[in-house]
Amino acid sequence: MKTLRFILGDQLSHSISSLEGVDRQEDVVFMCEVHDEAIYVKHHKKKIAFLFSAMRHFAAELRDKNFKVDYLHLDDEKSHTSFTSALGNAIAQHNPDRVIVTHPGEYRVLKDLEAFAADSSIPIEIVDDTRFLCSIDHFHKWAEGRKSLRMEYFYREMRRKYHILMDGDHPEGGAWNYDSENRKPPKEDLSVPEAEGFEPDAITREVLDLVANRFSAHFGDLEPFDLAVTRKQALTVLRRFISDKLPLFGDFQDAMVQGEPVMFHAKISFYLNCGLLNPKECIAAAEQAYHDGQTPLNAAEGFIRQILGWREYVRGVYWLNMPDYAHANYLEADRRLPAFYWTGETKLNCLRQCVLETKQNAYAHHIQRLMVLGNFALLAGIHPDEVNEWYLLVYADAYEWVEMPNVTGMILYADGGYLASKPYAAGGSYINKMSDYCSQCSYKVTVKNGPKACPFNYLYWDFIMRNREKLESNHRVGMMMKTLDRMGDQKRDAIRDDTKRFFREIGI
Ligand code: FAD
Ligand code: DLZ
Ligand code: SF4
Repeated sequence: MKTLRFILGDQLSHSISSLEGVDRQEDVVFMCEVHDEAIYVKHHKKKIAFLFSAMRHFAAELRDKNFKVDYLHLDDEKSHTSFTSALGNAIAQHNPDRVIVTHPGEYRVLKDLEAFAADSSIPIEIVDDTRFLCSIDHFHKWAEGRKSLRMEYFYREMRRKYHILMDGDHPEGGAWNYDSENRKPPKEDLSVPEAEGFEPDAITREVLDLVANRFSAHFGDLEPFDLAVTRKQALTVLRRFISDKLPLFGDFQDAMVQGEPVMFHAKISFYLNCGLLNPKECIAAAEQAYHDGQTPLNAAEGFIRQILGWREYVRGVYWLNMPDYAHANYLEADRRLPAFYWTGETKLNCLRQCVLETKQNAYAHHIQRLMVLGNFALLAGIHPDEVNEWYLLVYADAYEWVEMPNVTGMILYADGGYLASKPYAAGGSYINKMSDYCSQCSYKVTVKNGPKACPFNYLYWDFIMRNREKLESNHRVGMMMKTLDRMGDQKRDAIRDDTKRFFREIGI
Protein backbone atom coordinates (compact mmCIF):
# COMPACT_ATOMS: atom_id res chain seq x y z
CA MET A 1 0.00 0.00 0.00
CA LYS A 2 1.64 3.20 -1.15
CA THR A 3 1.81 5.59 1.80
CA LEU A 4 2.56 9.30 1.98
CA ARG A 5 4.35 9.89 5.28
CA PHE A 6 3.85 13.49 6.35
CA ILE A 7 6.48 14.76 8.80
CA LEU A 8 5.97 18.11 10.55
CA GLY A 9 8.77 20.47 11.54
CA ASP A 10 8.79 19.33 15.18
CA GLN A 11 8.87 15.62 14.27
CA LEU A 12 12.49 15.31 13.16
CA SER A 13 13.15 11.90 14.74
CA HIS A 14 14.30 8.91 12.70
CA SER A 15 12.14 6.74 14.96
CA ILE A 16 9.01 8.91 14.56
CA SER A 17 5.84 6.81 14.57
CA SER A 18 4.77 8.01 11.09
CA LEU A 19 7.81 6.18 9.65
CA GLU A 20 6.98 2.84 11.26
CA GLY A 21 6.78 0.06 8.66
CA VAL A 22 7.96 2.35 5.87
CA ASP A 23 8.56 0.86 2.43
CA ARG A 24 11.53 2.79 1.04
CA GLN A 25 10.84 1.69 -2.55
CA GLU A 26 7.24 2.75 -2.67
CA ASP A 27 6.42 5.25 0.09
CA VAL A 28 7.12 8.97 -0.06
CA VAL A 29 8.13 11.10 2.92
CA PHE A 30 6.61 14.54 2.62
CA MET A 31 7.88 17.66 4.43
CA CYS A 32 7.06 21.30 3.76
CA GLU A 33 8.11 24.77 4.81
CA VAL A 34 4.91 26.80 4.80
CA HIS A 35 4.38 30.51 5.21
CA ASP A 36 1.41 30.23 7.60
CA GLU A 37 3.48 28.32 10.17
CA ALA A 38 6.11 31.05 10.21
CA ILE A 39 3.62 33.89 10.63
CA TYR A 40 0.59 32.63 12.60
CA VAL A 41 2.62 34.23 15.33
CA LYS A 42 5.64 36.17 14.12
CA HIS A 43 8.26 33.73 15.36
CA HIS A 44 11.75 34.91 16.37
CA LYS A 45 14.03 34.94 13.32
CA LYS A 46 16.39 32.49 14.97
CA LYS A 47 13.55 30.08 15.67
CA ILE A 48 12.49 29.96 12.01
CA ALA A 49 16.09 29.59 10.85
CA PHE A 50 16.76 26.86 13.40
CA LEU A 51 13.71 24.83 12.43
CA PHE A 52 14.08 25.19 8.67
CA SER A 53 17.75 24.25 8.86
CA ALA A 54 17.00 21.26 11.11
CA MET A 55 14.19 20.18 8.73
CA ARG A 56 16.45 20.42 5.67
CA HIS A 57 19.23 18.48 7.39
CA PHE A 58 16.76 15.83 8.49
CA ALA A 59 15.40 15.47 4.92
CA ALA A 60 18.97 15.10 3.64
CA GLU A 61 19.67 12.35 6.21
CA LEU A 62 16.54 10.48 5.09
CA ARG A 63 17.64 10.72 1.45
CA ASP A 64 21.05 9.35 2.48
CA LYS A 65 19.17 6.38 3.95
CA ASN A 66 17.43 5.85 0.58
CA PHE A 67 14.05 7.23 1.53
CA LYS A 68 12.09 8.96 -1.23
CA VAL A 69 11.64 12.48 0.10
CA ASP A 70 9.48 15.26 -1.29
CA TYR A 71 10.57 18.45 0.49
CA LEU A 72 8.95 21.81 -0.29
CA HIS A 73 11.16 24.83 0.34
CA LEU A 74 9.50 28.09 1.34
CA ASP A 75 10.96 29.83 -1.72
CA ASP A 76 10.03 27.04 -4.19
CA GLU A 77 7.75 28.20 -6.99
CA LYS A 78 5.22 25.54 -6.05
CA SER A 79 5.32 26.41 -2.35
CA HIS A 80 2.06 26.46 -0.37
CA THR A 81 0.87 28.73 2.40
CA SER A 82 -0.65 26.05 4.67
CA PHE A 83 -0.05 22.45 5.70
CA THR A 84 -3.35 21.31 4.26
CA SER A 85 -2.98 22.93 0.83
CA ALA A 86 0.57 21.55 0.61
CA LEU A 87 -0.67 18.11 1.64
CA GLY A 88 -3.55 18.21 -0.85
CA ASN A 89 -1.11 18.98 -3.61
CA ALA A 90 1.30 16.23 -2.52
CA ILE A 91 -1.56 13.69 -2.57
CA ALA A 92 -2.50 14.77 -6.09
CA GLN A 93 1.12 14.47 -7.20
CA HIS A 94 2.09 11.14 -5.58
CA ASN A 95 -1.29 9.42 -5.66
CA PRO A 96 -0.84 7.40 -2.41
CA ASP A 97 -3.39 4.94 -0.99
CA ARG A 98 -3.21 6.62 2.41
CA VAL A 99 -1.41 9.30 4.43
CA ILE A 100 0.18 8.71 7.83
CA VAL A 101 1.09 11.59 10.12
CA THR A 102 2.19 11.57 13.75
CA HIS A 103 -0.16 13.42 16.13
CA PRO A 104 0.78 17.12 15.87
CA GLY A 105 1.93 19.14 18.85
CA GLU A 106 -0.65 21.87 18.51
CA TYR A 107 -4.42 21.74 18.76
CA ARG A 108 -5.00 24.07 15.79
CA VAL A 109 -2.88 21.80 13.53
CA LEU A 110 -4.75 18.70 14.74
CA LYS A 111 -8.11 20.34 13.98
CA ASP A 112 -6.93 21.38 10.48
CA LEU A 113 -5.73 17.84 9.76
CA GLU A 114 -8.95 16.31 11.08
CA ALA A 115 -11.02 18.65 8.88
CA PHE A 116 -8.81 17.77 5.91
CA ALA A 117 -9.21 14.05 6.66
CA ALA A 118 -13.00 14.37 6.81
CA ASP A 119 -13.05 15.64 3.20
CA SER A 120 -10.29 13.42 1.87
CA SER A 121 -10.88 10.60 -0.62
CA ILE A 122 -8.06 8.53 0.93
CA PRO A 123 -7.55 7.66 4.63
CA ILE A 124 -5.48 10.15 6.68
CA GLU A 125 -4.20 8.22 9.70
CA ILE A 126 -3.07 10.25 12.72
CA VAL A 127 -0.88 8.01 14.89
CA ASP A 128 0.32 8.54 18.49
CA ASP A 129 3.50 10.47 19.13
CA THR A 130 5.44 7.70 20.88
CA ARG A 131 8.37 9.97 21.76
CA PHE A 132 6.52 11.01 24.91
CA LEU A 133 6.68 8.76 27.96
CA CYS A 134 3.02 9.35 28.81
CA SER A 135 0.44 9.03 26.06
CA ILE A 136 -2.45 11.45 25.88
CA ASP A 137 -4.82 8.57 26.76
CA HIS A 138 -2.76 7.50 29.75
CA PHE A 139 -2.74 11.05 31.11
CA HIS A 140 -6.53 11.26 30.69
CA LYS A 141 -6.86 8.07 32.74
CA TRP A 142 -4.48 9.35 35.42
CA ALA A 143 -6.41 12.64 35.65
CA GLU A 144 -9.86 11.06 35.76
CA GLY A 145 -11.66 11.72 39.02
CA ARG A 146 -8.88 13.89 40.48
CA LYS A 147 -9.99 17.29 41.76
CA SER A 148 -6.62 18.89 41.27
CA LEU A 149 -3.72 17.56 39.26
CA ARG A 150 -0.39 17.88 40.99
CA MET A 151 2.79 17.34 39.00
CA GLU A 152 4.54 15.75 41.96
CA TYR A 153 2.14 12.75 42.09
CA PHE A 154 2.22 12.32 38.34
CA TYR A 155 6.01 12.37 38.45
CA ARG A 156 6.18 9.69 41.14
CA GLU A 157 3.96 7.46 39.05
CA MET A 158 6.24 7.97 36.04
CA ARG A 159 9.32 7.18 38.14
CA ARG A 160 7.70 3.92 39.25
CA LYS A 161 6.38 3.05 35.81
CA TYR A 162 9.76 3.44 34.09
CA HIS A 163 11.81 2.45 37.13
CA ILE A 164 13.92 5.58 37.00
CA LEU A 165 16.05 6.48 40.03
CA MET A 166 14.35 3.73 42.02
CA ASP A 167 15.77 1.47 44.67
CA GLY A 168 13.28 -1.41 44.49
CA ASP A 169 9.92 0.19 45.31
CA HIS A 170 11.51 3.22 46.93
CA PRO A 171 12.96 6.38 45.45
CA GLU A 172 16.74 6.40 45.18
CA GLY A 173 18.23 8.07 48.28
CA GLY A 174 14.94 7.84 50.19
CA ALA A 175 13.21 10.98 48.87
CA TRP A 176 11.34 11.73 45.67
CA ASN A 177 12.52 15.28 45.45
CA TYR A 178 15.70 17.10 46.49
CA ASP A 179 14.57 20.64 45.73
CA SER A 180 15.47 21.87 49.20
CA GLU A 181 19.13 21.42 48.13
CA ASN A 182 18.50 23.13 44.79
CA ARG A 183 17.97 26.77 45.62
CA LYS A 184 21.45 28.12 46.05
CA PRO A 185 22.01 31.78 45.18
CA PRO A 186 24.85 32.44 42.73
CA LYS A 187 28.34 32.67 44.25
CA GLU A 188 30.52 35.61 43.28
CA ASP A 189 33.26 33.49 41.75
CA LEU A 190 30.91 31.08 39.96
CA SER A 191 32.49 29.89 36.74
CA VAL A 192 30.05 28.56 34.15
CA PRO A 193 31.49 26.15 31.54
CA GLU A 194 31.21 27.37 27.97
CA ALA A 195 28.29 25.97 25.97
CA GLU A 196 28.79 24.06 22.73
CA GLY A 197 28.35 26.08 19.50
CA PHE A 198 28.37 25.10 15.80
CA GLU A 199 29.52 26.97 12.69
CA PRO A 200 26.66 27.33 10.16
CA ASP A 201 27.20 25.04 7.15
CA ALA A 202 25.99 25.69 3.57
CA ILE A 203 22.42 24.53 4.34
CA THR A 204 22.17 26.76 7.38
CA ARG A 205 23.69 29.72 5.48
CA GLU A 206 21.03 29.39 2.79
CA VAL A 207 18.31 29.36 5.43
CA LEU A 208 19.81 32.37 7.20
CA ASP A 209 19.63 34.31 3.91
CA LEU A 210 16.04 33.20 3.37
CA VAL A 211 14.99 34.31 6.87
CA ALA A 212 16.87 37.62 6.56
CA ASN A 213 15.02 38.32 3.29
CA ARG A 214 11.56 37.09 4.17
CA PHE A 215 11.18 37.73 7.89
CA SER A 216 13.22 40.84 8.61
CA ALA A 217 10.29 42.43 10.47
CA HIS A 218 10.13 39.58 12.97
CA PHE A 219 11.49 39.91 16.53
CA GLY A 220 15.00 38.88 17.45
CA ASP A 221 18.59 38.63 16.27
CA LEU A 222 19.22 36.16 13.48
CA GLU A 223 22.98 36.11 13.93
CA PRO A 224 25.27 35.01 15.40
CA PHE A 225 23.77 31.56 14.80
CA ASP A 226 25.52 28.62 16.45
CA LEU A 227 22.71 26.18 17.28
CA ALA A 228 22.85 22.46 16.64
CA VAL A 229 20.80 21.57 13.55
CA THR A 230 21.44 17.82 13.29
CA ARG A 231 20.95 14.93 15.68
CA LYS A 232 24.69 14.38 15.82
CA GLN A 233 25.29 17.95 16.93
CA ALA A 234 22.40 17.84 19.42
CA LEU A 235 23.89 14.68 20.96
CA THR A 236 27.17 16.56 21.41
CA VAL A 237 25.28 19.28 23.30
CA LEU A 238 23.69 16.65 25.53
CA ARG A 239 27.01 14.89 26.22
CA ARG A 240 28.77 18.15 27.06
CA PHE A 241 25.95 19.14 29.42
CA ILE A 242 26.06 15.80 31.25
CA SER A 243 29.83 15.96 31.77
CA ASP A 244 30.35 19.71 32.35
CA LYS A 245 27.19 21.13 33.84
CA LEU A 246 24.89 18.50 35.27
CA PRO A 247 26.84 18.13 38.55
CA LEU A 248 25.94 21.74 39.46
CA PHE A 249 22.55 21.84 37.67
CA GLY A 250 20.65 21.24 40.90
CA ASP A 251 22.58 23.65 43.10
CA PHE A 252 22.22 26.62 40.77
CA GLN A 253 18.95 25.75 39.03
CA ASP A 254 17.28 28.94 40.29
CA ALA A 255 20.28 31.26 40.05
CA MET A 256 20.60 34.16 37.58
CA VAL A 257 23.81 35.96 36.71
CA GLN A 258 24.14 38.96 34.41
CA GLY A 259 25.95 37.96 31.20
CA GLU A 260 25.38 34.21 31.79
CA PRO A 261 22.27 33.39 29.73
CA VAL A 262 22.42 29.62 30.15
CA MET A 263 24.02 29.08 33.60
CA PHE A 264 24.04 25.35 34.45
CA HIS A 265 20.99 24.56 32.33
CA ALA A 266 21.17 22.10 29.45
CA LYS A 267 19.81 24.27 26.63
CA ILE A 268 18.39 21.14 25.01
CA SER A 269 14.71 22.12 24.80
CA PHE A 270 15.12 23.27 21.17
CA TYR A 271 16.35 19.80 20.25
CA LEU A 272 13.97 17.80 22.43
CA ASN A 273 10.92 19.62 21.14
CA CYS A 274 11.70 19.30 17.43
CA GLY A 275 12.82 15.68 17.75
CA LEU A 276 16.61 15.84 17.38
CA LEU A 277 16.87 14.48 20.92
CA ASN A 278 14.64 11.95 22.58
CA PRO A 279 13.48 12.48 26.20
CA LYS A 280 14.27 8.87 27.14
CA GLU A 281 17.94 9.20 26.16
CA CYS A 282 18.31 12.48 28.11
CA ILE A 283 16.84 10.89 31.23
CA ALA A 284 18.99 7.77 30.79
CA ALA A 285 22.16 9.85 30.38
CA ALA A 286 21.51 11.74 33.62
CA GLU A 287 20.63 8.56 35.54
CA GLN A 288 23.79 6.85 34.26
CA ALA A 289 25.94 9.84 35.31
CA TYR A 290 24.52 9.46 38.83
CA HIS A 291 25.15 5.69 38.96
CA ASP A 292 28.70 6.24 37.65
CA GLY A 293 29.34 8.63 40.52
CA GLN A 294 29.85 11.57 38.17
CA THR A 295 26.90 13.61 39.35
CA PRO A 296 25.15 13.99 42.72
CA LEU A 297 21.60 12.74 43.27
CA ASN A 298 20.08 16.21 43.77
CA ALA A 299 21.32 17.22 40.30
CA ALA A 300 20.30 14.04 38.48
CA GLU A 301 16.89 13.92 40.16
CA GLY A 302 16.25 17.64 39.57
CA PHE A 303 17.08 17.36 35.88
CA ILE A 304 15.12 14.13 35.37
CA ARG A 305 12.08 15.68 37.09
CA GLN A 306 12.03 18.47 34.50
CA ILE A 307 11.80 16.01 31.63
CA LEU A 308 9.99 12.99 33.07
CA GLY A 309 7.79 15.15 35.28
CA TRP A 310 7.13 18.68 34.08
CA ARG A 311 7.53 18.15 30.35
CA GLU A 312 5.17 15.16 30.22
CA TYR A 313 2.75 16.71 32.71
CA VAL A 314 2.29 20.01 30.84
CA ARG A 315 1.63 18.11 27.62
CA GLY A 316 -1.05 16.06 29.39
CA VAL A 317 -2.63 19.20 30.85
CA TYR A 318 -2.65 20.85 27.41
CA TRP A 319 -4.41 18.02 25.58
CA LEU A 320 -6.80 17.37 28.45
CA ASN A 321 -8.02 20.96 28.52
CA MET A 322 -7.90 22.29 24.98
CA PRO A 323 -9.57 24.27 23.51
CA ASP A 324 -10.96 25.85 26.72
CA TYR A 325 -7.51 26.30 28.23
CA ALA A 326 -6.69 28.90 25.57
CA HIS A 327 -9.39 31.20 26.96
CA ALA A 328 -8.63 30.88 30.67
CA ASN A 329 -8.34 34.20 32.49
CA TYR A 330 -9.25 33.51 36.12
CA LEU A 331 -7.78 36.75 37.42
CA GLU A 332 -9.43 38.79 34.62
CA ALA A 333 -6.10 40.33 33.70
CA ASP A 334 -6.55 42.92 30.98
CA ARG A 335 -3.42 45.07 30.53
CA ARG A 336 -1.34 45.23 27.39
CA LEU A 337 2.18 43.87 27.26
CA PRO A 338 4.61 46.76 27.84
CA ALA A 339 6.70 47.80 24.83
CA PHE A 340 9.91 46.87 26.64
CA TYR A 341 9.14 43.14 26.22
CA TRP A 342 10.11 43.77 22.59
CA THR A 343 12.87 46.36 22.94
CA GLY A 344 14.46 45.68 26.32
CA GLU A 345 14.37 49.43 26.91
CA THR A 346 13.49 49.65 30.57
CA LYS A 347 15.14 50.83 33.77
CA LEU A 348 14.25 47.53 35.49
CA ASN A 349 17.60 45.81 35.04
CA CYS A 350 16.34 42.25 35.60
CA LEU A 351 13.74 42.64 32.85
CA ARG A 352 16.19 44.40 30.55
CA GLN A 353 18.70 41.56 30.85
CA CYS A 354 16.11 38.81 30.33
CA VAL A 355 14.49 40.52 27.33
CA LEU A 356 17.82 41.30 25.67
CA GLU A 357 19.06 37.73 26.13
CA THR A 358 15.77 36.44 24.73
CA LYS A 359 16.20 38.74 21.73
CA GLN A 360 19.77 37.57 21.13
CA ASN A 361 19.34 33.86 21.75
CA ALA A 362 15.64 32.95 21.35
CA TYR A 363 16.33 31.38 24.77
CA ALA A 364 16.07 32.27 28.45
CA HIS A 365 16.48 29.76 31.22
CA HIS A 366 13.57 28.64 33.35
CA ILE A 367 13.93 30.97 36.29
CA GLN A 368 14.25 34.02 34.03
CA ARG A 369 11.04 32.97 32.23
CA LEU A 370 9.27 32.25 35.51
CA MET A 371 10.45 34.68 38.16
CA VAL A 372 11.40 37.76 36.13
CA LEU A 373 9.47 37.89 32.85
CA GLY A 374 6.55 35.80 34.08
CA ASN A 375 6.38 37.27 37.57
CA PHE A 376 6.17 40.77 36.11
CA ALA A 377 3.38 39.78 33.68
CA LEU A 378 1.44 38.24 36.59
CA LEU A 379 1.88 41.18 38.96
CA ALA A 380 1.08 43.76 36.26
CA GLY A 381 -2.06 41.87 35.19
CA ILE A 382 -1.17 41.45 31.51
CA HIS A 383 -3.88 39.73 29.47
CA PRO A 384 -3.08 35.99 28.94
CA ASP A 385 -3.47 36.31 25.15
CA GLU A 386 -0.72 38.92 25.01
CA VAL A 387 1.60 36.92 27.25
CA ASN A 388 0.96 33.62 25.46
CA GLU A 389 1.65 35.18 22.08
CA TRP A 390 4.92 36.67 23.32
CA TYR A 391 6.22 33.41 24.84
CA LEU A 392 5.14 31.39 21.80
CA LEU A 393 7.03 33.53 19.34
CA VAL A 394 10.18 34.56 21.21
CA TYR A 395 11.54 31.14 22.25
CA ALA A 396 12.92 28.62 19.77
CA ASP A 397 11.60 25.76 21.95
CA ALA A 398 8.04 27.12 22.01
CA TYR A 399 5.17 25.02 20.69
CA GLU A 400 1.75 25.56 22.12
CA TRP A 401 1.55 22.22 23.98
CA VAL A 402 4.44 23.22 26.25
CA GLU A 403 4.26 27.01 26.12
CA MET A 404 0.59 27.47 27.04
CA PRO A 405 0.42 25.46 30.28
CA ASN A 406 3.60 27.18 31.46
CA VAL A 407 2.17 30.62 30.70
CA THR A 408 -1.54 30.24 31.42
CA GLY A 409 -1.10 27.83 34.32
CA MET A 410 2.32 28.33 35.81
CA ILE A 411 3.03 32.04 35.53
CA LEU A 412 -0.37 33.73 35.18
CA TYR A 413 -2.52 31.53 37.45
CA ALA A 414 -5.10 32.09 34.71
CA ASP A 415 -6.49 28.57 35.20
CA GLY A 416 -7.32 29.36 38.84
CA GLY A 417 -4.76 26.99 40.33
CA TYR A 418 -5.41 23.92 38.21
CA LEU A 419 -1.72 23.52 37.36
CA ALA A 420 0.15 25.51 40.02
CA SER A 421 -0.79 25.23 43.68
CA LYS A 422 -0.22 28.97 44.19
CA PRO A 423 0.65 32.01 42.08
CA TYR A 424 4.40 32.37 41.48
CA ALA A 425 4.30 35.99 42.68
CA ALA A 426 7.34 37.59 44.29
CA GLY A 427 8.70 41.00 45.20
CA GLY A 428 12.18 42.31 44.44
CA SER A 429 13.85 40.54 47.37
CA TYR A 430 13.46 37.14 45.66
CA ILE A 431 15.13 38.41 42.48
CA ASN A 432 17.85 40.05 44.58
CA LYS A 433 18.51 36.82 46.49
CA MET A 434 18.76 34.67 43.37
CA SER A 435 20.64 37.05 41.03
CA ASP A 436 23.16 39.86 40.73
CA TYR A 437 20.76 42.03 38.70
CA CYS A 438 19.76 44.41 41.50
CA SER A 439 23.26 45.73 42.17
CA GLN A 440 23.25 47.06 38.58
CA CYS A 441 19.73 48.52 38.59
CA SER A 442 18.61 52.14 38.80
CA TYR A 443 15.91 51.13 41.29
CA LYS A 444 16.64 50.18 44.89
CA VAL A 445 15.48 46.72 45.82
CA THR A 446 15.36 47.52 49.55
CA VAL A 447 13.08 50.54 49.05
CA LYS A 448 9.38 49.66 49.14
CA ASN A 449 7.64 52.85 47.98
CA GLY A 450 8.28 55.97 45.96
CA PRO A 451 9.97 56.62 42.60
CA LYS A 452 13.28 54.97 43.63
CA ALA A 453 11.63 51.79 44.94
CA CYS A 454 11.96 48.50 43.07
CA PRO A 455 8.63 48.27 41.16
CA PHE A 456 8.30 44.56 42.01
CA ASN A 457 7.88 45.55 45.67
CA TYR A 458 4.72 47.62 45.32
CA LEU A 459 3.41 45.68 42.31
CA TYR A 460 3.45 42.56 44.48
CA TRP A 461 1.17 44.07 47.14
CA ASP A 462 -1.05 45.77 44.59
CA PHE A 463 -1.49 42.37 42.91
CA ILE A 464 -2.52 40.79 46.23
CA MET A 465 -4.95 43.65 46.96
CA ARG A 466 -6.47 43.62 43.45
CA ASN A 467 -6.99 39.87 43.49
CA ARG A 468 -7.80 39.40 47.14
CA GLU A 469 -11.19 37.77 46.64
CA LYS A 470 -9.90 35.29 44.10
CA LEU A 471 -6.81 34.37 46.07
CA GLU A 472 -8.31 34.25 49.54
CA SER A 473 -9.39 30.63 49.24
CA ASN A 474 -5.80 29.56 48.54
CA HIS A 475 -4.33 28.69 51.92
CA ARG A 476 -0.79 29.17 50.61
CA VAL A 477 -1.52 32.88 50.08
CA GLY A 478 -3.17 33.23 53.48
CA MET A 479 -0.01 34.52 55.22
CA MET A 480 0.24 37.34 52.70
CA MET A 481 -3.37 38.39 53.43
CA LYS A 482 -2.54 38.65 57.12
CA THR A 483 0.48 40.86 56.38
CA LEU A 484 -1.67 43.00 54.11
CA ASP A 485 -4.26 43.42 56.87
CA ARG A 486 -1.58 44.57 59.29
CA MET A 487 -0.54 47.40 56.93
CA GLY A 488 -2.13 50.77 57.61
CA ASP A 489 -4.40 52.55 55.09
CA GLN A 490 -1.60 55.00 54.36
CA LYS A 491 0.75 52.23 53.29
CA ARG A 492 -1.90 50.59 51.13
CA ASP A 493 -2.68 53.94 49.46
CA ALA A 494 1.03 54.48 48.76
CA ILE A 495 1.19 51.05 47.08
CA ARG A 496 -1.81 51.88 44.89
CA ASP A 497 -0.42 55.32 43.98
CA ASP A 498 3.03 53.93 43.10
CA THR A 499 1.46 51.24 40.97
CA LYS A 500 -0.70 53.74 39.06
CA ARG A 501 2.27 56.04 38.49
CA PHE A 502 4.42 53.15 37.30
CA PHE A 503 1.79 51.84 34.87
CA ARG A 504 1.44 55.40 33.48
CA GLU A 505 5.21 55.64 33.05
CA ILE A 506 5.44 52.39 31.09
CA GLY A 507 2.32 53.16 29.05
CA ILE A 508 0.02 50.29 30.06
P1 FAD B 1 16.76 22.75 31.65
O1 FAD B 1 16.53 23.65 32.80
O2 FAD B 1 18.12 22.26 31.43
O3 FAD B 1 15.75 21.51 31.80
C1 FAD B 1 15.86 20.34 31.00
C2 FAD B 1 14.60 20.11 30.21
O4 FAD B 1 13.49 19.92 31.05
C3 FAD B 1 14.19 21.22 29.27
O5 FAD B 1 14.93 21.20 28.07
C4 FAD B 1 12.73 20.94 29.06
O6 FAD B 1 12.52 20.01 28.03
C5 FAD B 1 12.30 20.31 30.37
N1 FAD B 1 11.58 21.29 31.19
C6 FAD B 1 12.07 22.02 32.20
N2 FAD B 1 11.10 22.76 32.77
C7 FAD B 1 9.98 22.50 32.05
C8 FAD B 1 8.66 22.99 32.13
N3 FAD B 1 8.27 23.87 33.06
N4 FAD B 1 7.78 22.55 31.22
C9 FAD B 1 8.14 21.66 30.27
N5 FAD B 1 9.39 21.17 30.15
C10 FAD B 1 10.28 21.59 31.06
N6 FAD B 1 9.79 24.95 27.72
C11 FAD B 1 9.73 24.60 26.43
O7 FAD B 1 10.31 23.60 26.04
N7 FAD B 1 9.02 25.35 25.54
C12 FAD B 1 8.36 26.48 25.92
O8 FAD B 1 7.74 27.13 25.10
C13 FAD B 1 8.43 26.87 27.29
N8 FAD B 1 7.81 28.00 27.71
C14 FAD B 1 7.89 28.34 29.02
C15 FAD B 1 7.22 29.49 29.44
C16 FAD B 1 7.27 29.86 30.77
C17 FAD B 1 6.50 31.05 31.23
C18 FAD B 1 7.99 29.09 31.69
C19 FAD B 1 8.03 29.47 33.12
C20 FAD B 1 8.67 27.96 31.27
C21 FAD B 1 8.61 27.57 29.95
N9 FAD B 1 9.27 26.41 29.49
C22 FAD B 1 9.18 26.07 28.17
C23 FAD B 1 9.95 25.51 30.43
C24 FAD B 1 11.43 25.80 30.64
O9 FAD B 1 11.62 27.15 30.98
C25 FAD B 1 12.24 25.44 29.42
O10 FAD B 1 11.97 24.12 29.03
C26 FAD B 1 13.72 25.55 29.70
O11 FAD B 1 14.05 26.87 30.08
C27 FAD B 1 14.52 25.12 28.50
O12 FAD B 1 15.87 25.27 28.73
P2 FAD B 1 16.86 24.07 29.06
O13 FAD B 1 16.81 23.06 27.99
O14 FAD B 1 18.17 24.72 29.36
O15 FAD B 1 16.18 23.47 30.35
C1 DLZ C 1 7.27 26.55 13.99
C2 DLZ C 1 7.22 26.08 12.57
C3 DLZ C 1 7.57 26.94 11.54
C4 DLZ C 1 8.05 28.31 11.79
N1 DLZ C 1 7.51 26.52 10.26
C5 DLZ C 1 7.16 25.26 9.97
C6 DLZ C 1 7.08 24.81 8.63
O1 DLZ C 1 7.28 25.55 7.70
N2 DLZ C 1 6.79 23.51 8.42
C7 DLZ C 1 6.53 22.65 9.42
O2 DLZ C 1 6.30 21.47 9.15
N3 DLZ C 1 6.55 23.07 10.70
C8 DLZ C 1 6.85 24.35 10.98
N4 DLZ C 1 6.85 24.79 12.27
C9 DLZ C 1 6.46 23.85 13.30
C10 DLZ C 1 4.97 23.66 13.27
O3 DLZ C 1 4.34 24.85 13.63
C11 DLZ C 1 4.70 22.50 14.20
O4 DLZ C 1 4.87 21.32 13.53
C12 DLZ C 1 3.37 22.53 14.79
O5 DLZ C 1 3.30 23.63 15.61
C13 DLZ C 1 3.05 21.29 15.59
O6 DLZ C 1 1.71 21.09 15.63
FE1 SF4 D 1 14.65 44.03 39.14
FE2 SF4 D 1 13.92 45.46 41.26
FE3 SF4 D 1 16.25 44.21 41.25
FE4 SF4 D 1 15.86 46.34 39.68
S1 SF4 D 1 15.86 46.31 41.89
S2 SF4 D 1 16.86 44.41 39.11
S3 SF4 D 1 13.72 46.07 39.13
S4 SF4 D 1 14.25 43.26 41.19
